Amino acid sequence: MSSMSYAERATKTSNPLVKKLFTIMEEKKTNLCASVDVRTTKEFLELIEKLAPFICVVKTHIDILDDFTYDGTILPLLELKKKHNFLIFEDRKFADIGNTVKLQYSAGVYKISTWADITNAHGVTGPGIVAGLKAAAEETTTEPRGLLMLAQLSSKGSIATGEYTKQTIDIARTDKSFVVGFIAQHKVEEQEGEDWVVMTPGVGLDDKGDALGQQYRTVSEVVGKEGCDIIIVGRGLFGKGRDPLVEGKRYQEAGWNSYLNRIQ
Ligand code: BMP
Repeated sequence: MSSMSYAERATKTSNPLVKKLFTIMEEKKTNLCASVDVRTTKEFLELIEKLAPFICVVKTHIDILDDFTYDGTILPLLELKKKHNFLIFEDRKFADIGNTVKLQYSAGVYKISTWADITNAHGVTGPGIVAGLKAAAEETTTEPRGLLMLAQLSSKGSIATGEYTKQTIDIARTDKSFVVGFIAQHKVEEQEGEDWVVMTPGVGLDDKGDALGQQYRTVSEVVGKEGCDIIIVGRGLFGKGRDPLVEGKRYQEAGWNSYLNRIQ
């Protein structure tokens, strides 16, 4: 589906969450997901407010915040979502048995299933993880929820390759209504009737990586050459004294132009 437009894919999909996502992307002309990995709620909300016009998805690591409270963090986040039209993806990387992830997703202080449109999981524990997360979503919200399986990682030496990646894709296929796609480094080979959303981290226009194993590729490599749908960018937008307003626009334009070139 990598040569089809997001608009076309929005009309073809029967999944309400995927439809919403592709519609936002087309309306706002963006395939940029901002990864807002900061430590205070103030920084978090201010950064999202600045980046909001340029993005289709906000990706959170909610457990990084030092001062998280549901009312102080999540309620204003949901207000921003309403005002600026984006989806929320909590990058929780679940990796436990079904019964445990069911609780981790819906309970505790974070209650992720009540506010995050999308979350993700590793395949390492087997398909019970998909069933557990889906059960939690069904019990806690009537809003559409979607799961991305971590098929590949951007970090140096990752062992999520080859047969592991293949088997993770097989796990995704156990529930095509709840699993909407993958975190991966390139487009996943699709079977008849499939249209997976591929979201790709490890994207940077100025750096090659960091000191802790992160590896960056350019936007045109990821969207143009590898056929990924959404670029996930964190420090490229706000790290090292960067201006999120300038970088947000820059990555949005780079992502959108690479997409337009791809579908031509
Ligand atoms: P940055 O662009 O600042 O390197 O941030 C990348 C973000 O994407 C981080 O939040 C990280 O947890 C996440 N991520 C990643 O870098 N590589 C992966 O393979 C999967 C991820 O979720």
